[in-house]
Amino acid sequence: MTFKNKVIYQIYPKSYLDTTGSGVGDLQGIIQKLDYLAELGIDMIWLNPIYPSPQKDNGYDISDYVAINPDFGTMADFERLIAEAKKRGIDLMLDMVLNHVSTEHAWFQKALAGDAYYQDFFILRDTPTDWVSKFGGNAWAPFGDTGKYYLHLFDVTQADLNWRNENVRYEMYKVVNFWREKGVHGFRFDVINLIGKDEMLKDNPENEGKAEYTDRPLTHDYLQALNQASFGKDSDSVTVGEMSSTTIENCLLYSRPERHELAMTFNFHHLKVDYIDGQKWTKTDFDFAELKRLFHTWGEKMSDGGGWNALFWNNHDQPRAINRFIDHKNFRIKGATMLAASIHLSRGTPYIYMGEEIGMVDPDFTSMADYVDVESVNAYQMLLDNGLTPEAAFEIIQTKSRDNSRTPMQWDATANAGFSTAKPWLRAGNHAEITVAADKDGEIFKFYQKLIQLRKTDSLISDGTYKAAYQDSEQIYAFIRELDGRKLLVLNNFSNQPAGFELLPEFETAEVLVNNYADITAGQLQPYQSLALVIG
Ligand code: TEU
Repeated sequence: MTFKNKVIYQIYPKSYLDTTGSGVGDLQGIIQKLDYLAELGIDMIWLNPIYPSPQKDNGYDISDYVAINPDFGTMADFERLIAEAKKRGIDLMLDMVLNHVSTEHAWFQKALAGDAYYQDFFILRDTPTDWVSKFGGNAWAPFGDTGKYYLHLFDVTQADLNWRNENVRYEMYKVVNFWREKGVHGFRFDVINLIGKDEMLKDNPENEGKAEYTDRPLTHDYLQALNQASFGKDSDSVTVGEMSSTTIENCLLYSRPERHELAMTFNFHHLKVDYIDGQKWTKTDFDFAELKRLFHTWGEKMSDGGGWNALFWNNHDQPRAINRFIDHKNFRIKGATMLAASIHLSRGTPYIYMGEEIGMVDPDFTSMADYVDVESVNAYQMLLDNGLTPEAAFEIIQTKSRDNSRTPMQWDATANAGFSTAKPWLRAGNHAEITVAADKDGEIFKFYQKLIQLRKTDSLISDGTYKAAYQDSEQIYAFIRELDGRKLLVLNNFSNQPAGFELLPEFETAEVLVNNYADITAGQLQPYQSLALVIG
């Protein structure tokens, strides 16, 4: 099997299962759920950062790259997790946060203490640029009492690393190789398209006032070197780059196999169609026409260009897709299965975010006291500073906060959703109705099982080309897959109303491969119906 017929399941370890009564999830909890994941049929588990961290950004502020956060367990627990997962045919993918480190990391502390060798690990300037942090505020902070400033594109406790320094690059290769030697062959690279930023920091008049530090050409050089020095040595490596604000052209360069950079890329354009003027902290209905345009454009260009997409609706940074794209109060189950089919039958590698397989929705938080995410807390204050009322600001946080997807996995209807016997680090959501115990043999879980099996067994799905279809429909997102003369037409009704369509003549003799309804009405899709028809 290659990454083209694998399905990857993302676990936010802090919220999966707590076996020690700490209120925080742990590695032993994941081990206990491996049989559940094997039954779902997934091939690889992506774990968000499990390393020592002050947890200012829930582990994306790393203070030691080659150890295990004691809140999650020990290195022996991790080694047992690897071994137990492999027994079930499941591999691990670890999160490599190589763009920045915690200011509590030894490198930053030594740099602060005046060690010139480690000061060159960071991006220091006498005069800061006008860049802003992605978590709000200035992207530069005073570097101790040196009179210099250090760059932090995220939280002030997340200092950007200077990738132009070959000593930094060599340390990064060592980090990846440490985990390879533990048997890890899957790697997700956090905001990796930002590592070429220092090109924009040379004292070059043409750079003044520009913050185009994303997708710099240098990034590709660094990735090719990282590939060659680490995971490129493994024939079965599965690598994915998280590409913030990227372009199709760059994602083709990042993921075309002959370039030896990464296997695939996450892009987020489809998860910004419910933004106003590209601004996350706003509230509006999603733009279906734009969603279709993005899927069709990215799908065709990556297919024609030999690139490879990571396909996903949910992750730990996003509110749950059911809340954003579905009339979930009336059609939660059909909406969940339609969303699943719309990516699992497409061209790319699908990712399932924990709880998606049972149709979990955003929590019913009622006050800012429920939210802990640094980005959300900063955004709430920014909204107030911009003149919104507390009620209006809260409504936006409720819609867009990253905490929406970070609530504890809902195992059963007992206290704290069966996640912990203690008060969870983040309150559980509306777990009474939606739990693994109630839904593991339910419609959504079984539908995911079928989609996962199809990707493993049908090369038309794993390797077929992608072509847009029914572009003019205002309700249906459709595409055609093709391989060796076989064709698959996938129709997805993205609305809570029936949607009429004229069947393409070539599919009149087609067989039904997937249908999230019990039957078919000729020329009409039911609300949130996905119908996949195959020829040959
Ligand atoms: O996220 C990258 C990123 O740009 C985030 O700001 C994310 O896109 C945004 O929150 C969506 O609104 C990665 C990690 O996934 C995220 O959890 C980290 O906070 C961030 O990098 C810094 O490491």
